[in-house]
Amino acid sequence: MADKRQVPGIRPYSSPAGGWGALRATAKAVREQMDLTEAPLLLLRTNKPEGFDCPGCAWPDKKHTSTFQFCENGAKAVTWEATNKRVTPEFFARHTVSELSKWSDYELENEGRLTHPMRYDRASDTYQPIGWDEAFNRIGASLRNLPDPDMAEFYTSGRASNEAAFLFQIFAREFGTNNFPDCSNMCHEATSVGLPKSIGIGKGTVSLEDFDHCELIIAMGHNPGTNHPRMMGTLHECSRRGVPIIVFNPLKERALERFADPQDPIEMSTFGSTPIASSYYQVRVGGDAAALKGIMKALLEGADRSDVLDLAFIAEHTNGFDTFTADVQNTDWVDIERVSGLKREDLERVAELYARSKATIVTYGMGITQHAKGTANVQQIANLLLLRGNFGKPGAGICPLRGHSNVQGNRTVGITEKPTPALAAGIERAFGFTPPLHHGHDAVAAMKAMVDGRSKVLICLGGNFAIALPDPELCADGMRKLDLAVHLNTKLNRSHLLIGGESIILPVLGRTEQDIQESGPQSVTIEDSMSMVHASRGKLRPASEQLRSEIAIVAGMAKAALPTSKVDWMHLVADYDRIRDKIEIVYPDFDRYNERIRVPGGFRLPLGPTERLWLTESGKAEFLIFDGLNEDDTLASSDILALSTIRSHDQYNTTIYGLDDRYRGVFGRRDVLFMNDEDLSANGVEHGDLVEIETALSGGRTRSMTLTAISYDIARGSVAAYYPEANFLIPIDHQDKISGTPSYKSMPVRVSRARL
Ligand SMILES: Nc1nc2c(c(=O)[nH]1)N[C@H]1C(S)=C(S)[C@@H](COP(=O)(O)OP(=O)(O)OC[C@H]3O[C@@H](n4cnc5c(=O)[nH]c(N)nc54)[C@H](O)[C@@H]3O)O[C@H]1N2
Ligand SMILES: Nc1nc2c(c(=O)[nH]1)N[C@H]1C(S)=C(S)[C@@H](COP(=O)(O)OP(=O)(O)OC[C@H]3O[C@@H](n4cnc5c(=O)[nH]c(N)nc54)[C@H](O)[C@@H]3O)O[C@H]1N2
Ligand SMILES: [Mo]
Repeated sequence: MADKRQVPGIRPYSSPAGGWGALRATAKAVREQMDLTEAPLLLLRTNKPEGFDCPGCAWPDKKHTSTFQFCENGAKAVTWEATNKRVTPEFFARHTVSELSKWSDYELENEGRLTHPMRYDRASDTYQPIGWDEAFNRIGASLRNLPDPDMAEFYTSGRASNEAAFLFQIFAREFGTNNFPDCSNMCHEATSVGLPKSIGIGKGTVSLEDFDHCELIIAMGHNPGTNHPRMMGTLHECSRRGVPIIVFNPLKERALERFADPQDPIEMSTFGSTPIASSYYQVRVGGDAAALKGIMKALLEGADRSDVLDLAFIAEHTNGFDTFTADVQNTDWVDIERVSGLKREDLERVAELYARSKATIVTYGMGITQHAKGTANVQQIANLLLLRGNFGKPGAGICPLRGHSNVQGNRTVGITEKPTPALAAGIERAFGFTPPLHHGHDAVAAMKAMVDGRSKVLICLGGNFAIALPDPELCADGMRKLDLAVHLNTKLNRSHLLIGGESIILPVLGRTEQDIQESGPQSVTIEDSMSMVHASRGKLRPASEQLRSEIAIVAGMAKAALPTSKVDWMHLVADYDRIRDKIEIVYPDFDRYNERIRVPGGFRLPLGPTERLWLTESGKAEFLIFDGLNEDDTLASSDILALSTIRSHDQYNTTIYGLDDRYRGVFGRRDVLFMNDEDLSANGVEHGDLVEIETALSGGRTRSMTLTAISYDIARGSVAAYYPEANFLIPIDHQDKISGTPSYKSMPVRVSRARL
């Protein structure tokens, strides 16, 4: 550490991740949100065949039949939803929207579950109760009054079930638009757009069983100890089996260094732990493509190609090998080292281990996708795997770590602004209407249309759209220009407080709660990161008698908006099996859907690459070239640092559970900038100083914010701050032009001591 100065709330954390600290944190989460007699039973029902699917992450469970794997952040997600706290009409009567706007995100959500449909009343500046039918009628009327259906935006956050997301897109398409801004546009769009071009499908190709057979794992740009905690069990097992785990991450993340499995009685009783990363490379923020090119260059420079490359696979299954190798060979080591921040010897060492492994899995997260060249990053990972035929054999493949627990399923069942002719034909078959084919808006395009006044109605199936996007000032402006915003949510959040003409909050049942319709209790279905589709059934009594399921609310709005609809909405709501029958008509991959989800564990959707079938234009997997190395030339300038925005251990996206980030040694605060010691001194700053962080893009207005700089083990030239606060620094069009993903993880900035 640069000096010994004491900085409030900053204390190095020396224990492994997991272990007793995790058990203590779980007990605290339960104590603060729930009735202690209910919690243990509830947690036991998580991810059980007859129980509900954990809303925490999209990592699968072994056959989904195992007992609940203990997971601190899963428990936080569950208890946060199953909390005893309530946001009632009385609460809204006591607090004006102007007053609530001054509360923090943590304070807003910590008030608890929404209990009644509410509508904003301008005269009193408060939300007031409204009946469900009146709410639907108002929404229907607003939609019908629009001169053009493309003036409405239909946002989805990836917690929605397959059934809810499917009906939502049918509603929007029958209404006449393909405007589907989606949380995936801010998350794994680079995967959804990049992988189909390279391997013919925009999803991961590994199954959980593959981790039992792999010989090497390369983990890039994700932080599983916090964001995919159940993955830690898998990594722990692999490490114990002697599988090398090579990590590329600018920050030292404790869970990637060592982990104590709370389910392991010996590790727990002896305070032991297991190392996770066998080597840990602190790549510079935005330097992954350079690192990957370095590894591939080393591989191609190897003495005998037939030893290190799978030439038979390349010849039979791929296209573009020669142009690709020429590009890699033409890339200089000097540039690779400068941009990646890593040494040639290190990358050659990775190439050596890779060449030795008969089955390799590359896992990756937001550290790869949320960049101006996110799509190209993803495609470089696919190239690396193609070189040794690491698709379609046990223990090998690509493993994007999905975000929300059903974000992948939402895309599968039609949440896309670019519908294919096959989707349109499917909808025609199932419902007898022709949906529009012209492309609609993704998340950034939707917000821009709102700001320009081209879109006037926004309906949000979950999420916190205006806070998740970059540039909160611009987003607030966009929200305030709307005629109507509708929010289907479980909890109060800041998007509800950004009001234009009319604003309606519709409280929904959460995944833990019983959903009873005309035909009895209902299950919904979810697709995990590994394309397994399974049922989820809530058991808790709903947080309020007024709550309705997302499915029933979507149907209620649709019925009111589309008086001559071809869809019998209420018939579908009465029994969700009927919705699944319709999904099966639109998507033949869901063959015998209702039958197969009744088998514990569910079923796996087909994945071409696992059988070496490539649904690309050429019918082969494609080697795709990354043009250049760095996404942003400004990052090459010496006084400029690359800012990455990251999640703390106590948050779920814009939901802030608490103010600690235990594994990174930050307690009770979030206003920090993680900096390397050498960057601190190069910028004339000391550990604990207030600093001004200023955007360093050419053109556009300057944005700046003040944080406390803290010394951290992070790659030189890279700094990190928490999301969503740091969204203030990111212009909305600083994005990957191919996938539209905002470049949340590489923002050029200058840092200087704040003038007090
Ligand atoms: N508890 C909890 N679980 C979650 C979520 C949550 O907020 N809380 N969010 C859910 C969602 S929607 C998502 S998308 C996932 C997110 O899961 P992650 O992808 O793990 O999310 P991030 O915290 O954004 O961080 C990514 C990691 O990338 C590293 N990183 C930053 N920049 C770079 C870079 O340029 N290169 C490399 N190689 N690494 C980099 C950071 O140091 C950090 O360790 O988790 C899901 N699960
Ligand atoms: N700077 C920066 N910005 C980012 C990111 C980043 O890494 N850095 N990550 C991006 C990513 S990966 C994502 S996915 C987006 C997240 O964007 P969103 O998905 O829009 O945001 P969340 O914070 O997950 O949404 C929280 C709200 O969801 C509601 N909710 C919770 N459960 C349910 C439910 O079961 N049903 C319904 N209807 N509502 C529910 C609650 O009311 C809560 O207030 O943010 C993106 N923004
Ligand atoms: Mo995400």
